[in-house]
Formats: sequence, C-alpha cells, structure tokens
Amino acid sequence: MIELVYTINHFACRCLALRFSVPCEKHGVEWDSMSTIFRKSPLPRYYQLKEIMREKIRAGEWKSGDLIPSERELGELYGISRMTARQAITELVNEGLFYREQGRGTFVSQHKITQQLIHLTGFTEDIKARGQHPGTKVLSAVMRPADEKTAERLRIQAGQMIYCLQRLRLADGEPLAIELSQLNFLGCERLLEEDFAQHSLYRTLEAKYGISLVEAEQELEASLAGEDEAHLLNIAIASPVLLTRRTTYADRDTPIEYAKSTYCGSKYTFYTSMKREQLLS
Ligand code: 16G
Repeated sequence: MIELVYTINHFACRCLALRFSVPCEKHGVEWDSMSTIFRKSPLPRYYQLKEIMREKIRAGEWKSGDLIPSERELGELYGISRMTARQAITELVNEGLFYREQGRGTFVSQHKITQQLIHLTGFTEDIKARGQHPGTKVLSAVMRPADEKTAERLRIQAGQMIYCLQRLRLADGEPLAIELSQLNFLGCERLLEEDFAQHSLYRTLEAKYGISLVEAEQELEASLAGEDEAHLLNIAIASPVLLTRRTTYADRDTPIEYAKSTYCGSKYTFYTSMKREQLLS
C-alpha cells in the first residue's frame, strides 16, 4: 500500500505526495513509495492504479480538494507510462472522484451529494445543508404550451401556457444537474420577472407567491449523458446520469410543478429509508 508522507497547502489546496524516491514537481519534496503495480497481474495497469487511488480516497488519505500527483509523477512513482496514468485519472474524472482545473492539475472531488427522498427539499436547501455554495445558471425561462405528458402531470389541458424554467445547478461552482421546471398556477407568468440565477424557486413560491409546497412524487431512471448534457455538466458523453421526474403539489389536488432533471450519476446519491410493515396474517 502507498504511504502518505506529507500534506502541504498549495493554491489553497492540499497537495498529497506518495512515499517514493522522486521529488514532488511543484514542491520539491522527496517521496518514497511502497505501492506496487503488479506487472504479472492479469489486471491492466491503469486499472490497478485506479484501485490504488480509489483506496486512498476511501481511506481518507486523499480528501476533497487535494491536488493529486501529475500524470508524469504517477508514471515515475509506479513505473508506468504517462498514457497509463492518464487513463486511470481520466476514468476517475469521469466517475466524478476527481475533477480537473485548467493549468492547475487534478483534484479530489467532494463526496457525492445525497438527496434524502424523505423530506421535500429543493436544490438550494440540499446544497446548503452540505455546507456548500449553491449556484444557478438560467438556461431559459419562457411561457410555452404544455405537452401531453406535462399536461397530464399538471392536470391541465395539453396546449395550455405554462412557465418553463431550465437551469444548470451547481455546487461550489461545479455543475451537478440540469433541471427543467414546468409550473402552472394562476398568474404563473409573473415568474418571468423573477431572477432565478439568484433566488431559489421553492423559496420564491413560498415566500413571495404564498404557495405552500406540501408533497411530491418522484421517479428515478438511469441513463447516459447525450452531447448537450455532457457539455453542460462537464462530463464525458455517455457518462452515467440519473433522470428524475418530480411532481410537486401545493395540496393533494393541486400539482404546481412538474420537473425533469438530469443529475451527474457520479456526484449524486438518492437516499431513502423504509420500514417493513407488520403484516396481519
Ligand atoms: C429540486 C427539484 C426541483 C425543484 C428544485 C427547487 C428534484 C429532482 N428536483 O432540484 O423540482 O425545482 O429542487 O430548487 O429534486 P430551488 O428551490 O433551489 O430553486
């Protein structure tokens, strides 16, 4: 196993080096390593390196925001080519464990965001509860006729004008989800004047429009990112994503919002807990 030798601050992030006999490129500190890639193993070398790095994260040696060694450093550390090191890093970037910053290097990502499927919370609340900074980029905000499926969910006639808001949602500047919220209530066109880049939709509905959100139904489905989604979410095309469809009710008979969202599969966990009923036999 690899032994962690030092942690120092660099660009406000910690840089971790592995014990090995090469100097750290950026900090000039000597490493020495006991980690090994088994040459005779049937497992490909990039895969072994991935597992070594994954274990460092699991063990808490590499923490969120840590700068990982460069491809060249990893290549020298493990006696593998830069290409092999790059493949291991790229796959962990695609899985969401690492993220790259232009000109700075590759860093360990935040742990997955968990959305509790128990309480009805919005994105802003979920991200704040994790101590992160929520961000929103409004992609479009328009009134348009409801399609059949949306009309059915909102219990209105297809073709009725509804408010449609498409947003890219971020946590600490990192894209997490694309959300299309479709809303219907009397006077919903007034939402066109709201600034949803700055304000939460749920908070606005409750505080400004006097709508109490009571409950929601939500479906989850696995999918793969298409070109546009991959571009917006900054992930590789065909990366795993989670599609959600949520209908939110102001009361049992009044659906207010039908939202369709695409979440980065590698960054999000949906959590629910359940109890087994005592069945009467
Ligand atoms: C969540 C909801 C979305 C809602 C948003 C409000 C899902 C799948 N979707 O992301 O329907 O519009 O929260 O967030 O959970 P906001 O109050 O931060 O605008």
